[in-house]
Amino acid sequence: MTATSATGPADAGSDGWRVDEVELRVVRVPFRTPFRTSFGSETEKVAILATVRSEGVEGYGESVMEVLPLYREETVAGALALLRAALVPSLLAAGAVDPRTVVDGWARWRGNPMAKATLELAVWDCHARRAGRPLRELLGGERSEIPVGASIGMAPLTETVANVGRHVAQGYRRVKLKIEPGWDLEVLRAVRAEHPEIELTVDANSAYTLDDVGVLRQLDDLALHYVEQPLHWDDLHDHARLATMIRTPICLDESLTSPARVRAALDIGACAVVNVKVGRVGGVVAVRRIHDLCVERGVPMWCGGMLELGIGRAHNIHLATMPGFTFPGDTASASRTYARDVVEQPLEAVDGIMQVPRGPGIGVTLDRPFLDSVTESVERLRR
Ligand code: OSB
Ligand code: MG
Repeated sequence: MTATSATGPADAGSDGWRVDEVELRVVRVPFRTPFRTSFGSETEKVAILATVRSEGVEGYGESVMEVLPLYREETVAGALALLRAALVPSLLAAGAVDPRTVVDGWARWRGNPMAKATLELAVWDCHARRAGRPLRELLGGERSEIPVGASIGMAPLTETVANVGRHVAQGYRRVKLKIEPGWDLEVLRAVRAEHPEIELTVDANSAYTLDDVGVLRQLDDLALHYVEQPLHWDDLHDHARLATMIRTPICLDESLTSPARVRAALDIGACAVVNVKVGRVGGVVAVRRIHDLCVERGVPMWCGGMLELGIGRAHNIHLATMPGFTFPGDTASASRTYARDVVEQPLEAVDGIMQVPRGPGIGVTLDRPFLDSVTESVERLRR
């Protein structure tokens, strides 16, 4: 890997700049309808919005961990504590900020990729806004729009089939259904019967074990593009064994927490497809490293989502413009999840295509009145 690969070909110049202030804001925004996965039913988003301020310019990042450790181990409270005690003070103390090295500079604080990404995303947005350039240009993103699919939560069978039909009619380029033991073959066969040709995938969010190989083998008859994270949320080994037992390609989500984990997963054959989430892997630079590795090895990858608000969603859209994101991602219309968003720009897909927000940075501005109305706490840390 070259020294410039973190930013790609279009470096905004990195003389470095100083951070004057960091704001940590916790927001709570209701979903329009509950989102049910094998790990539970979510009804609202609780997120940390990080704002980095520098000489009158500000940039934004959004967290993806939950209040309780349901998806990975990180929690909102744990991330806030780490941000306050270590990550923000370290950023404020830095003589010159270079977004390409910010997360590596936090290596002595182990793990916690989501907490680190929350702040690093704000640094990248601020950096791009200072340079007056769209973030995607600094990442080497070549497209001004991206194809997207939709992730559909678990619901009764007829409702699910109708919901898939609506998304297909809206032009989504791929449909992903959440499954768990006892809620898999029947619903999938019903969807396949109505939509024999669509690009269809499933996501188990770690609900199966190798004892379920009988059911997982039967997925092979459904022409799925891949099965996402069938086994334990931190496992690589059993996924590699499963890959020798089924024909459906395995895509990992939860288990891929860093570039090194992705490399290990590919080396042992634990997955053939990579779901990249900037929070889970520890930030933009980590995404870039995973991107370059997947391109080098010819492994298809796509940009996952965590039902983000507009800040996180806009970051995902910019990231997904990088050329290695070859499969449609999960960054669907914000209005599927939220009646009102914290950003002013509607992030809506039309015919399965999401436009990249234009303008400097991630290209969105805050809906301040709404933001204030959903804010639970705000704290500002200064140099
Ligand atoms: O496993 O991809 C996942 C949402 C929350 C947590 C985990 C996942 C998801 C989704 C929704 O599938 C993706 C989205 O619409 O943002
Ligand atoms: Mg997933």
